[in-house]
Formats: sequence, structure tokens, C-alpha cells
Amino acid sequence: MPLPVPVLPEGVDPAWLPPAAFRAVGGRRTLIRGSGPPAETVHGEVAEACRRFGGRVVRDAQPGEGAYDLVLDLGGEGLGEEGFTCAREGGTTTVTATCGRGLLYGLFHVVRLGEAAFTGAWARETHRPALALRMLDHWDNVAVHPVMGQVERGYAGGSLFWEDGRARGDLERVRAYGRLLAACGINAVAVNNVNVHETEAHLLTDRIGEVAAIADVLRPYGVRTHLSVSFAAPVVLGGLPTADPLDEAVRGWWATATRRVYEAIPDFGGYVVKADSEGQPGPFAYGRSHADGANLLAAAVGPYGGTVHWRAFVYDHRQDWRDRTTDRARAAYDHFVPLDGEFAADAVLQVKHGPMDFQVREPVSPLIGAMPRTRLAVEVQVTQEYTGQQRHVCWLGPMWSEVLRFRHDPESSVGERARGGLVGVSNAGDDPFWTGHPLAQANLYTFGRLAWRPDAEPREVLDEWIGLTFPKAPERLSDGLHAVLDGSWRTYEKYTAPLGVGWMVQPGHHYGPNVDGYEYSPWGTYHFADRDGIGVDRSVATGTGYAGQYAKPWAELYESPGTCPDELLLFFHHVSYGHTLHSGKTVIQHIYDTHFEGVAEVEEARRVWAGLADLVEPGRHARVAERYEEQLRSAREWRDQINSYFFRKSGVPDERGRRVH
Ligand code: BDP
Repeated sequence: MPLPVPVLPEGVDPAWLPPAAFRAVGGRRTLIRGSGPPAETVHGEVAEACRRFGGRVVRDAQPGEGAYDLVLDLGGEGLGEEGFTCAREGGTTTVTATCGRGLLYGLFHVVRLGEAAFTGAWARETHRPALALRMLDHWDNVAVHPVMGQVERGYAGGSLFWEDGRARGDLERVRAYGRLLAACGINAVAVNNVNVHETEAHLLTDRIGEVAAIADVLRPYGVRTHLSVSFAAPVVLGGLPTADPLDEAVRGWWATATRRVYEAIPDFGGYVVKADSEGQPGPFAYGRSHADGANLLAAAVGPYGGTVHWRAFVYDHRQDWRDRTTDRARAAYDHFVPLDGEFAADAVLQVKHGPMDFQVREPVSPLIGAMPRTRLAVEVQVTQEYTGQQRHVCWLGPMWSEVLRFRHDPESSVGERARGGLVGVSNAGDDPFWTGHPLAQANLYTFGRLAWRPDAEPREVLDEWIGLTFPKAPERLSDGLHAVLDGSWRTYEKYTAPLGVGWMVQPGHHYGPNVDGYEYSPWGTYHFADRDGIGVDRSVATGTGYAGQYAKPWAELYESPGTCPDELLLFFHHVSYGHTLHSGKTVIQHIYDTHFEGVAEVEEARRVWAGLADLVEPGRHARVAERYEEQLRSAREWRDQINSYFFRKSGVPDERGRRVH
């Protein structure tokens, strides 16, 4: 039975799959061969497109019988679970896959191509994802948390999955979400927060039925469901006296709990664990290592084909800020590198892309280059906690692409090292535009596509997003969207904390400037600005030694202010305000200039957007326009506070005579 396309509630934006995106597929004669859930999904999509645009769809005839414009054939061999081929010959476009998910991805490939999929002829191309796991972690709480709300660091309304303390009864919107995810290649979702509070802990046991209901609606879109669990579950849920990973009763408890999970969800993806981090329980309490902890859970899920995603975000958030030798940036490497080779095959170590915490500019985590015998997943933050909270436009494609292409050594890029997958903290919620800021949809889409192909050109991915979201966009619209999105990450960087120093944000909620907010804080994130200079000395020679965690040539390059790239200078070094950058400017003048430029760029983007009013549907246009007002207000606040702060510290006026105080 064809699976009907999900029906969106009135007023909900269809994001990158409006009906018009299927125009080219709709008016054709299509043959679908093969069965199984994703093939039914494919059938439903094509049937709906035919209903709208004419054309017809036939099941299971032989390709030769009658002439078809499009053949979607599950008969291919050797393409794995997700691969497909696409070819066009004699007026027929043929997509072949071995498994249903491949067929689904093949259909969305054709949708992306639009008319071009039915023009000319081309030889068979093979498409396969570079990374097998392309996953979103939702930091969603089932119950509304008194401080963090329902979605921790969520800027798009409430949770898509949970409402009023339980799984939504109507999961049609979740089904529509699965469809959007399939169209950009995402194949896994963790449905609850990594900070597992008491209510959420029960999802693992007595509330697994709610998770199973979600898994049921995501499955036809090839999306597997994962769960964040508490390391203390055997104590909290099982009443055992300990959660010691080497204790037999604890191992037995996890084995039983996991068996029940798989009875409810046979294709369950596995567990996500934040342990010994920011107050979450972990193996340290029992004098055990994080490999012991991860392997305990790997042993539970492994026999069923599941994986444990063990997060490397482990650091001491009760540091003494007067002690200049402790350095939060070192923590993940110091904790985990000694454990390389000790993790079980079904354990994946999930590492944030930078050593700190999703700042607008960080070096790539040295840990990613230092654990060759461990399956690693790289984690990025799609939700814009530190990049404007979906009130500012900040398209992160270029940043992620830089990370994924970075090479710790000549052998492999980060994208190649991420054998355990690419994970993003989701930016979606129950907002009518899914992501609060309609342009933040581009981040979600880009994440999925870069996970499929880490070496893809982000600008080309953006073109795809534009084409799918605004089918038949006139050139002026697509130029305008590029104008406001392409450089938006660098614009954001310009008007916020300078040169990689990070963290000049309001503590707690992390929106807007607070020059000394984290300066005397046990969380361990400092800039050390005084009257003479600014920056954190992380050199081996005189600083915390962090630079030494990299392989050559990076260790050498970062070690000296003379060779360190400008954009990371203050991450690695404490320098005087008069220090000259490679750009030829002094640090203080760079700060002033970038802050003026950043605001001017936001003003310009706001102007460009206003000029697109006739080309964008009014509700969407108005939402973005309203957010630009806030972005501009906030960018000016950043500029004024940062410039005044550094003027007062340094006493150096702007050489161009602008007001900096
Ligand atoms: C930080 C967030 C916090 C998360 C934490 C994490 O501020 O809400 O719990 O990361 O990744 O960025 O666990």
C-alpha cells in the first residue's frame, strides 16, 4: 500500500518539500519495482505528485512493458542499504537500489534535479553516503524543565515529539519531519536530551512504548530512533545499589532493559550517553574508565545491531579561575587519548568539533586526530546556541565544511576520520517554520547533505536548498538568498568575540554580549583581557600546553603567535593590543574594524531581504524581516560593548576616529 504523504497542520511550512518541488516528477509515467516500507513511501510520494501534476504510476511491471519516463527499481545488486544508481537513456531515467532506503534517497535525488532529471542522457552514476550514520540529537525534555524549558537550547518552540509530559498523540508532524530528514539524507534521531532528567530516564523502561510510537512513524523514512540514557539508570530505575560498569548485576540489568527495548523497537539505533559531564553521572564515581562505561552499554546493544554513542564532552566545570594552568580546551584529549584502542567495536566516541563548546570560531578538536583505533563521530551544533539563537542569520555550512576538510595529518580529513558518523544537535521544534528563523532551515538541510558528502561544496548545497524550498526561484531571489546567507557566519563572527577568543556571552542563556560574563567563572572559559593585552596562552612553551595536543605541523604552527592563523590568535596566545596580525592590522584595530563591518553587513542583509518582499510568501518574509530587526539591534549592542570594553582596557583610540566608547 502506498504510504500517503503526511498532511501538515494548517499554517505549517512545508520547508524544502513544498508540492511544487515535485512538479517534474509528477507529470510522468513512472514504474516502481520492489516492496517494503520505504518502497511504499516512494510510491506514496510519486502517487501524490501524479495526483497534483498529472502522470501515472505503475507497480511491478517489467521495465520493457510500455514506455516509462522514470523507473525506480529495487532490483540492483551490491549498492548496500543506502546507495543507488541513476542513469538516463532512451528517454527513461532509471534509479536502481538494493534496499528500500537507497530507493528513497534515489527518488529525492531525482526531485532535487527537477527537470534536469528528464533531460538529455547520461551514463550511470553511483551515489553512496560517505558516512553511514547521519544523526540528529534532540535536546528535548519530555517534561518542561524549570530552567531549560522543553527543548534545551531550543529556539524553535516546543518539542516535535513531546507535549504535556508525554509523547504526542498525533504524530503526523513527526512523520512529516522524518520526510524532511530523508530528503536531506539524515537517517538517525535521538529523541531526548543528553541531560537525562528523572522523567526522561523512564523512557528506557516503563515508557519505551512512547518511543516505539515515534520510531514507527520515522521508520518508513529510513530514520532509526536512538535514546539518551542515564548512566545511573540501574540505580535510578532498577533500584540496584550501584551502577558500576564492572558489576555483574549492573551488566545483567542493562542486558534485560535493552532486550525489552528491542522487543518494542526491533531496529532501535542505540544509546547516547553524556557521562561525568556537567553534573551527569558516570563511571568516575566507581573509579572506572570511560571505556569501561561505554563498553558496558556496547555489550548490551551490540548483539542487536545497535551502537552506543559515548560523548567525549567531559571536563571539570568547577575550576579555579585563578589557576592559569587548568584549561578546559585540554580536557577531552586528556581524558580520552589514553583510552584509544580500549573501546568496543559497538561503541562510538562522539566528539564535539572544537575543544570547547560550539563557539563561532574554534580550532578543530585535536582529539579527532589522535584516536586512530577508536570509532569516532563528530558532533556539530545545528541549533544556534552560540551563533545567534535563530534570531540572527548564521548559515553554518562554511564552518562545518572547514571542519570536515581539516586534516590533522596528510593521511585523512576529519570527514574521513568520522567513521562513526556526523551528529548534529537539532535546531527543529514545533514552530510553524520548524526552525524559528525560516532561514535556519538551511542549516538543517546543509547538515544532512554534508553528512552524506563531507567534501561537498557548501554553496552548492545551499543552491539545492534554495531550489527545493523555493521551486522555480527567479534569479533575483536566489541571488538575494545567497547574498544574505553565504557570508553570514563570518558576519556573525565579526561583531561578536574577536579572533577565536570566544565566550563573551551572557552566562546561562548565552544570548548577547557580556564582556566579563565568564571571566571569573568556575566553568573555565576566559579571555584574560587586561590593560596590556588579551588572549589565552595555550602554547607549550609558556602556556597550558594545549597546542602540543596536535600533530605536526599544526602543533608548531599554533605554538607561535608569528605563525598562528589570525582568526585563532587569541585562542592560542595572549598578545598585546598593538600586536600586528598577518593582515597587517593591529589586534585592537582589527577589533574595531570588524565590529563596524559586521554591523554594516547586517544592515545590508536586512536591506537585501526587504527587497525580496515580492518574491517570498508574506508570512515567511515577515518572520525573517522581524528577526532582522532583532539581529541588527543585537549586532549594534555587541559592537558597542565590545569596542567600548577594549577601548577602556587599552586606551587606544580607533585610528579612523569612529566612536568606540
Ligand atoms: C553546552 C550547552 C548545554 C549542553 C552541553 C552538552 O550549553 O546546554 O548540555 O553543551 O553538549 O553547549 O552536553
